[in-house]
Amino acid sequence: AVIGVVGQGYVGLSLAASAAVEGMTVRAVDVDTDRIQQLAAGSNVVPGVDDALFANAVEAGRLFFGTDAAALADCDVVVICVPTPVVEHRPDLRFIEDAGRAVAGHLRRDSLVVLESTTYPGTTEQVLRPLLEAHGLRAGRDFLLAYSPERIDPGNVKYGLRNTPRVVGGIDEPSSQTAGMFYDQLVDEVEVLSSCRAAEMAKLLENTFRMVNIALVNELATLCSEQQIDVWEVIRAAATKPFGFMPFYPGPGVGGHCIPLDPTYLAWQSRRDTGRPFRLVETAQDINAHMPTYVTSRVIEALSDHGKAVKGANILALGVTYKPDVGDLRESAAIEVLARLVSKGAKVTFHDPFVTEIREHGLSLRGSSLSRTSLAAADIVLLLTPHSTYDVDMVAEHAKLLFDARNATNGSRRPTVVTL
Ligand code: SAJ
Repeated sequence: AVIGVVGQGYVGLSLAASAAVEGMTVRAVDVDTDRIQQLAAGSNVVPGVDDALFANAVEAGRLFFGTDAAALADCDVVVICVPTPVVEHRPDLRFIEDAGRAVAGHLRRDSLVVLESTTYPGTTEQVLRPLLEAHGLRAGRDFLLAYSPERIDPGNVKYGLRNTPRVVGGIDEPSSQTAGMFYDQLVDEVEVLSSCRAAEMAKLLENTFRMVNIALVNELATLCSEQQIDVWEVIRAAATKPFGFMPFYPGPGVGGHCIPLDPTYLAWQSRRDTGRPFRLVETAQDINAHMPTYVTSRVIEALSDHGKAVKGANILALGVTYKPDVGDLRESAAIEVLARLVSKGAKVTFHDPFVTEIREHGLSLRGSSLSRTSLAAADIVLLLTPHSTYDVDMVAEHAKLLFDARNATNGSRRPTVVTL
């Protein structure tokens, strides 16, 4: 089979590389020339895909990287894996629309098109389908059309494409079944649903579930703190319940490119299509969005308890990416905390193994060294994103005062350690 993959971000590349390593012929296209040149040179950047097998597939011409959608003309299956950002609190489907138009120009009769990008229910049928039919071919009659949400978790070494169950839904039974058979070649467990909408909505449920439960423990953290209850102890205790509970942990907020965004697609579509707000999403997003302000207030309080004003205070922040061990600043709540502290007159420096400078939210900060000297020089050290490379005990020992936003010190009894 010849597979086309449109979009070579971490989702599309993982799919293209895996399909090629499985022996399929793959045409991977993207509008980003630099990225395509890098990939065509065989420099594999796909975690979980064997470098040698990747290079062999490229060598053998079974894994082709290009920028021209004409390469899709001989594909039996075309999978669209393009970004679906949120712009001004609303879905931005321009990348899906561009991809739909590009694919339509080279769509083969009897081929299958699958959309993987996270989006609101109805996108595959109402937005993508008309674009694919622009040249006269009709979905269902002349080609098959389905939706299958990606579940790639960046940096997760335990779960990859093959061992992460896959959900699929088509515009009709032949589309659903054919898409199911396609993924069966790449994924151990495939769940075929009755429609594209069900598959689109399943993805939104998965990540909305996560966002809402993080908001729950974030709000609980603010309540516990006012009652001198250790929220970390409370969560650990609740997690001893072996059924019907799953722990989430409070923090400076919810970042990344999935969890803050996917629920926005749900809330937006609810308002647009039913006129009713999706109240739980909107409330939970407000709670999470408030956390940088709350963390800032707790840091100011900790300084004050130690006789220091925030104005002019030397603050060293450790870890600024959106989650530990991932070098990604997108929607990082830690950055928002730093912006708030700078606006209150603090002198902020930061260290992060993945980040050398911060130029957003009005900040212009260069990374500083992490040493006993830099720790001791700070009036307060903020451990915002606890990368696994941090020696948290050493930090706690040498910091005059440590605000531990993620309980990385795991309940340290030191009087100089304050947790969220
Ligand atoms: N976060 C908390 N408390 C938690 C969990 C996360 O504050 O208990 C924060 C993180 O610090 C981060 C944000 O939420 O800022 C998102 O964290 P995440 O662990 O959900 O990481 P992501 O954004 O990489 O989410 C991805 C998602 N994968 C896909 O959409 C395919 C998500 O569905 C996965 O569940 C998640 O990885 C994962 O489990 O690692």
